[in-house]
Amino acid sequence: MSDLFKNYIDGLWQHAAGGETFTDINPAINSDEIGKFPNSGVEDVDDAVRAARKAFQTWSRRPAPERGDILKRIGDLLTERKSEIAFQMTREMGKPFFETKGDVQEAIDTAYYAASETRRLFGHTVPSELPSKFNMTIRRPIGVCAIISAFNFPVAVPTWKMFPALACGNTVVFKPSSSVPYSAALLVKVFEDAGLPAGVVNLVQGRGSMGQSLVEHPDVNVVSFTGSTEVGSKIGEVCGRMHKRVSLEMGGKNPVIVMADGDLELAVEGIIWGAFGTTGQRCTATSRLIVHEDVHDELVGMLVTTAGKLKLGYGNEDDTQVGPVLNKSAFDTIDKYVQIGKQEGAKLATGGNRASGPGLDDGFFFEPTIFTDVTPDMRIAKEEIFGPVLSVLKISSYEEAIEVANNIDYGLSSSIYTNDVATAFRAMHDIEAGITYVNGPTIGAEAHMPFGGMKATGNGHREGGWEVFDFYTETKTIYIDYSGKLQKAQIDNVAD
Ligand code: UN1
Repeated sequence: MSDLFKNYIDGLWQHAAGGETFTDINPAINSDEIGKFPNSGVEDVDDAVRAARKAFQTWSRRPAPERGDILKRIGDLLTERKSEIAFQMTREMGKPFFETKGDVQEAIDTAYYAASETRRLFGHTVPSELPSKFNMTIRRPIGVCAIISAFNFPVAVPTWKMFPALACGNTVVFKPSSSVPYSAALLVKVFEDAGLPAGVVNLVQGRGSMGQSLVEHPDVNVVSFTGSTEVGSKIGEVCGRMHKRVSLEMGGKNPVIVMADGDLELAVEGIIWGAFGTTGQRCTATSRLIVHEDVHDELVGMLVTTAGKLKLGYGNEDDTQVGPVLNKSAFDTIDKYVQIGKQEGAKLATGGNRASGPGLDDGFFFEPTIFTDVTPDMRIAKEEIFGPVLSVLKISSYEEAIEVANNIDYGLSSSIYTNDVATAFRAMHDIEAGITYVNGPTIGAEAHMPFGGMKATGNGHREGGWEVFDFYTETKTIYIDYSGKLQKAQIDNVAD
């Protein structure tokens, strides 16, 4: 497969112009080297943007349903290669095979959804205020889109962005996270094999400032980014200055509220999945549990028992429930936050250390960790850790739960466990977040529903669902006057 470890520009697999490479390793078995990938520079970015600009001329003019047919073929091929891609994705970034299959499935769902939307890229027809005049809007593709994505959903998240962009007639330069270059290459190979024309999607791999030159490239019109709030804010500044359309999907500190009338067994299942699924490395991970004092001790006891039984290991082994964290730097950040939590006076209920034992010593494994006695002002209650660490906060009323839930900079996902319908409906309105689940964990977004967050999580846009098609199109307003004379709006039709 080594011929895949190249960039893909204008329909050709090619090395970075500077010839530099970087190495990708398996986070569960560090001695397993996945390969070397091109460390691209400005020249490669230039080539990719030029190819995308050229391809835009023809791709944007094709009938949208024809573009949809190619997206459908991409969905078919992803279905055929689902297990193969998932296996390599697990090897590359660590989450268990059942999760990486879900990741590819999310891309398949998005491909079919976007394909069907190509027959529905509606505009509006609207009555004119003048006689013999017809008003309507149509959607126009925008141009070249830079797609910059994170490591935790190597296939699902970039395709959330790319498939709607392509359906609308845009072309793409894709810069994946440098932690998942192999998954990105396998994905782009699917595009090639499905017959996507040269230049419509270009892949540029690399570390460092290459992403910045892509964002700053004058011929890039749209930027869609998933990653940290720190990087996203800088991208937002550049795009503001250069008048680019930008969608930012950034951090989270997602709460699950458990009220005294909640189903505790159901809540335990959801919290464990939300906090420790993907080893806590999701923007939507459950990182705070806000629990009513009446059920606090019982729920914490159940969580500690369940967390302690989770089977850690290499994700391509059958019984693995939780994989490693991404790399040494991720491991060190998690470890740092555990020390901070202890210093702040939180109580370690379980975990808190490097996990060791058979099958774990050659990887970045961290024990599922639960802190109790966390107060809202502690750093472990406010800052995104992006690892398997759950902070438990005790509250004594619904009002306090909402106040604590909203006491953060972020606003992506949230959840409440309650069997009281009025409490559930109040929470849907009161929690400051882009997503609220009732009696379910904070993770589990579906491809055809809008996804995104408030406050420092985003900049008002949504991915997924129908709303993303607004992001990737420019509205053109059209007036057709068939009266045969000059008619002046606001003047001719209003009596003095
Ligand atoms: C992310 O964490 O960046 O709802 C995306 C979920 C997934 C997507 C998460 N379907 O957790």
